[in-house]
Amino acid sequence: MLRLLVTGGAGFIGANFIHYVMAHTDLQVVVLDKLTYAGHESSLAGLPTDRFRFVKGDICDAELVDSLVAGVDAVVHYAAESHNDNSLADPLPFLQTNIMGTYVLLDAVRKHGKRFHHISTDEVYGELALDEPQRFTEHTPYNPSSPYSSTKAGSDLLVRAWVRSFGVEATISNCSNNYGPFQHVEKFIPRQITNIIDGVRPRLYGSGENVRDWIHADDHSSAVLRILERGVPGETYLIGADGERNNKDVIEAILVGMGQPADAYDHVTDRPGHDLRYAIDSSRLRTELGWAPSHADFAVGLAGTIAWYRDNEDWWRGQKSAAEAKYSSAGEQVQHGASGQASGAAATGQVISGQVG
Ligand code: NAD
Ligand code: TDX
Repeated sequence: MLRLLVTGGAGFIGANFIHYVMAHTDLQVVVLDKLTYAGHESSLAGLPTDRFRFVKGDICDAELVDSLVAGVDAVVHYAAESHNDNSLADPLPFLQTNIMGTYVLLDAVRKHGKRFHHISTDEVYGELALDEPQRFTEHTPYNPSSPYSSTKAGSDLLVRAWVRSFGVEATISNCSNNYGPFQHVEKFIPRQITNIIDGVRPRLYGSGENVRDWIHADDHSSAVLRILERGVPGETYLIGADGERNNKDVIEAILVGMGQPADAYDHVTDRPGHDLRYAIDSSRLRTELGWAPSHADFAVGLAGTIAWYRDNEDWWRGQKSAAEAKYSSAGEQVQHGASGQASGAAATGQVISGQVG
């Protein structure tokens, strides 16, 4: 395989994948990205022009997609509307990009007979109880909770139908929560790091007992490459690095890692329908394809991520006030009393709740 079309390559995980591919392979890459609020061409600055080309465009544009797919050997599909909170406020772009965009790509790879890899999420499986011993596997029934995760589930099912009905050579991967450089500041970890840099208290939804299974973006990239190389068309692979942590522990680790008291955060309004726990059993990927994570030490990865946001304020500064304004207009408020030890000024529609420390 020589030439890849990567959709959503200017987003968080896509950009990390492009850098990984450039550093670890000889592949040629074309990125197709609409540059929504979540896409940043600067995340791809300085890549070699003999191996890399950027095309600004929409995956729902069938003519453009057809011409790009015709010129490559395989498509890796990252482009999506990706943030649960946004999907609660305005679901329509999630249906358009995640469902219709995936359909447009599937039709093009079907027509041109190209290999397709679909990037998906563990959220399609719904939530686990905190004490559930069985983690998500390739056989867990789909049970998505949010508009975001239901559109990702729908896109996975489209891929499966195009495999079965039309013989498209496609694989799917469902990965757990990623962290690392280039992640938009609307997301949990960068939001808290950049709040602390700005002297604002981090914000924990509800009680903070919700568990996410963290994986470094580079480990996601190495797994996707492995599936492209050795994955069996028609199959699904779960990607995870045994990184379960509750949100409270993560926020405390960020605070301590940035030289602040561990309790210098606020509990805020919980996310409606907030999934309690995700946890991935990635045995299949490890045993059948011989993959293993290289960055499974969360403390090391988090320290590197904090350092990246400290060193790259130019990259994130322009996103910050708009992201916080969205939270504010969605009604996020500091909770006092029962659910936690909130302190500092109440948000009451304001962006800033209080100072760290
Ligand atoms: P992101 O929001 O950071 O990036 C999405 C990218 O897609 C942006 O560059 C955006 O401009 C682009 N895009 C959006 N709509 C488009 C359209 N119609 N046409 C072309 N480009 C468009 O998202 P992310 O966190 O990097 O997630 C990438 C993929 O990985 C998504 O499919 C997501 O569901 C999946 N995923 C994410 C995580 C995670 O922890 N972030 C975990 C598992 C799976
Ligand atoms: O300020 C916050 N405070 C907080 O407690 C934010 C933004 C989030 N949270 C909580 C909600 C979640 O339990 O932190 C956890 C992580 O939140 P997000 O970063 O929004 O991620 P999540 O909803 O878990 O979804 C992510 O992982 C799966 C990605 O955004 C999805 O694209 C991916 O599919």
